[in-house]
Amino acid sequence: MKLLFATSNKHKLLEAREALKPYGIEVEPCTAPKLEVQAESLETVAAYAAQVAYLVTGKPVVVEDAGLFIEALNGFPGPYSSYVYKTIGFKGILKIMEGVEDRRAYFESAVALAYRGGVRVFTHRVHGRIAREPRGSGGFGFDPIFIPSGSTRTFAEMSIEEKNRYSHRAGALRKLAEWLLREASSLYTG
Ligand code: ITT
Repeated sequence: MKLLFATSNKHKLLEAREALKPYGIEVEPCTAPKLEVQAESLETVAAYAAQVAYLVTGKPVVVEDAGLFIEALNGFPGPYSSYVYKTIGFKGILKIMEGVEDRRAYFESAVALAYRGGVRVFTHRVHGRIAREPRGSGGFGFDPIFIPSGSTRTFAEMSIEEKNRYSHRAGALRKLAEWLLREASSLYTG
């Protein structure tokens, strides 16, 4: 089965490819733009963007929205992670977190599939903590400062395969894959 994935982020595409390979699902880039509405819920952002991409392509299409939620900052940057990354980056987050003992944080992913039957959203969280200093050169975004629970390494110190064992995105994509394998025939025939 082939699945279109609308994203401007090539790392997301690579992670999705790797995560969905075991299910026999091939991920292909979608040229439709990911149109982002401003909303406080990742699910709303992903669902809206998926519906727009589906209207453009006429084919089942997946869109993902993700964010980093820091407990000591009441969930900031959360749904504003993209903007915060572009403006202050992970260095800015480390600065805000200077002297903060509670380092708990989680990444959340909302994966939306839009198709003839409507839109389905699958979510997943990975809990962990904010590192004291950046480590690693892999991945993207806040990867150098996020250490998932059960590991001592940041996401940026991991291969895609290893990150996918923990990650919010891979978790949500696996939920999508399991649903898809049950619903596949109706999805493509309408
Ligand atoms: P698209 O919207 O085009 O898919 P994006 O990179 O803008 O790509 P999001 O809006 O979903 O993706 O993500 C918001 C930000 O959250 C993103 O810019 C990263 O800084 C951060 N982020 C999301 N997932 C991440 C991950 O797996 N590792 C590190 N940072 C991540």
